[in-house]
Amino acid sequence: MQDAVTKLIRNYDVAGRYLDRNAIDSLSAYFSSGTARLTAAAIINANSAEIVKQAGSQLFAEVPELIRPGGNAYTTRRYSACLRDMDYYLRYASYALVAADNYVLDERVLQGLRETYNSLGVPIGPTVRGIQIMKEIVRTKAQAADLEDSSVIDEPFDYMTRELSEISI
Ligand SMILES: CCC1=C(C)/C(=C/C2=NC(=C\c3[nH]c(/C=C4\NC(=O)[C@H](C)[C@H]4CC)c(C)c3CCC(=O)O)/C(CCC(=O)O)=C2C)NC1=O
Repeated sequence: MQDAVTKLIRNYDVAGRYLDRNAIDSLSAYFSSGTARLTAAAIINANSAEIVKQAGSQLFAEVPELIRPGGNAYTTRRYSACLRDMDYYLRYASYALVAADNYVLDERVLQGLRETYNSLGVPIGPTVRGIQIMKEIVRTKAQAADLEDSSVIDEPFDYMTRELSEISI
């Protein structure tokens, strides 16, 4: 596990250097975005069940084949597994937001995920769409709560979709 501060300090420690101007600038950026990050995380925490449910409904409305016979989210078990996965993405996004670092996503969520999905026939495209829908819902809620800088919200969601979409060789 790592956050923006521990990562930076580790890099300077490895090089045996004092924190320089670049370090101070990136730490300032971290601390000045802190309130926005915490507000976004609080919005997610307070609305997680609703966000997952709403994103699921929207996803299945956009891609109805998923829940029809032959679809990957067809049957109650797989439908629940899909929403559970969405809940994982949302929860870990909230951790990455607070940490201002995506390491937790690599370590806990993305490692081996594409292989698992490929072996179970879980389609990546609609999963990516589901993650993006959750991002949009969180952004809308943040704007409604007058969060001035909601740009931090995109980072973890966009990171997960980028990593998941990457073409395997
Ligand atoms: C915390 C990190 C973590 C992640 C991310 C995770 C994902 C994950 N999703 C799985 C299955 C699954 N994932 C889905 C998801 C979907 N199907 C669709 O059509 C939609 C596009 C999508 C929902 C958006 C489904 C349906 C299954 C069950 C597939 C099956 O068993 O046939 C599995 C296989 C084992 C299981 O069913 O529990 C894993 C490991 N597990 C973890 O521990």
